[in-house]
Amino acid sequence: MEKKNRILVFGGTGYIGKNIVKASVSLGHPTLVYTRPLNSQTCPSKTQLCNDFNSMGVTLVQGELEHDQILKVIKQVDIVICVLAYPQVMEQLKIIDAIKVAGNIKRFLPSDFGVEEDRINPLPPFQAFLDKKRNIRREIEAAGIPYTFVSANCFGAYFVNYLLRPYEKRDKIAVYGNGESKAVLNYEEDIAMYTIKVANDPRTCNRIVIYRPSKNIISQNELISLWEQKCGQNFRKDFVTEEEIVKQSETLPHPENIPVSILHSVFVRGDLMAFEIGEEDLEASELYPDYNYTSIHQLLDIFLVNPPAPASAAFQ
Ligand code: NAP
Ligand code: EMF
Repeated sequence: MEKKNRILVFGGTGYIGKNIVKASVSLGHPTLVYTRPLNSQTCPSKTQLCNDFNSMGVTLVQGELEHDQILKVIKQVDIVICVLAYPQVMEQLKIIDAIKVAGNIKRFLPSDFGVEEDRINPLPPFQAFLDKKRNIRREIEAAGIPYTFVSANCFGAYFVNYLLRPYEKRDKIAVYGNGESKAVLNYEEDIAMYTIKVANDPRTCNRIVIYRPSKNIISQNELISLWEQKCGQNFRKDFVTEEEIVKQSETLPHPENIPVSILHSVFVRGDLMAFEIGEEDLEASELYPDYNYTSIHQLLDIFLVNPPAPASAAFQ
């Protein structure tokens, strides 16, 4: 039987990370998670998650993001996936250095997992956010490390929670811009499964992979109609004009100016769908046509039955 690649995940206890760790285990990979040392201050939910990981056979490695400590672990694996939080993006320089020194890593996936940052020009606060991620891409290329850059587009449950706020009792939904631009919302469990497949796939070496399955392309207006049909309630739409959003991106202090600039890029300008998937690019559902991903319809059904908990992202 072929030997499964050993996968190390940085940020594996996080929002998308825990899905990636579970996907890695479910596809039979020896899986390691590098995490900050657990102590009496560690929140109970993270302790519980680490216990769950242990029972799933995951190897937890506790340490700081420090060269010698990470080098030692990197030498024991084949693939490194980084899903550290945004404020830790530049810490990836240490991971890149260690991967260079170790010399054994077959593939590195840095903490991208959003818009295709090399192809869009958003408002300045989001531009500055993406500049850091772009710098990391350029460092990886310059170091000659085998990589895959993942553009996962919108985390589906995260954005359904953000846009529709299903856990609040209310009759209004905010719509950014005119609600017509198309976005892409992918369920987190599918993002995780695609990511493990992509990390092991020779076709994706040194390439960008975009997660843009056809059933997950949707506008805000379409999403709201679908939700109205499913839950049997009509909502009033509170349109937030482009002018207001741009103004907020100019006047809100950092880091609150970042999420409004993301909303502008994704939902007002429609940046996720504003470029064609070119000859050089790979699209996840085309790479893995047999994988039965969750459509937006099905994702909203999940929200009706067992709503995933809302989460908030860190920006600084
Ligand atoms: P997250 O849950 O906020 O954090 C991931 C992990 O980072 C944490 O579990 C923690 O690991 C580590 N971490 C947090 N603070 C740290 C600190 N001060 N020092 C060292 N490590 C720290 O991350 P996420 O929201 O999943 O984001 C992962 C990636 O996805 C980012 O690149 C983000 O920009 C992107 N993202 C995309 C979308 C989208 O819709 N496309 C949405 C959200 C995020 P340990 O506690 O185990 O050390
Ligand atoms: O919270 C977010 O947006 C709220 C409007 C940020 C965390 C989400 C995010 C999305 C991305 O692309 C869709 C971060 C980075 C991204 O590239």
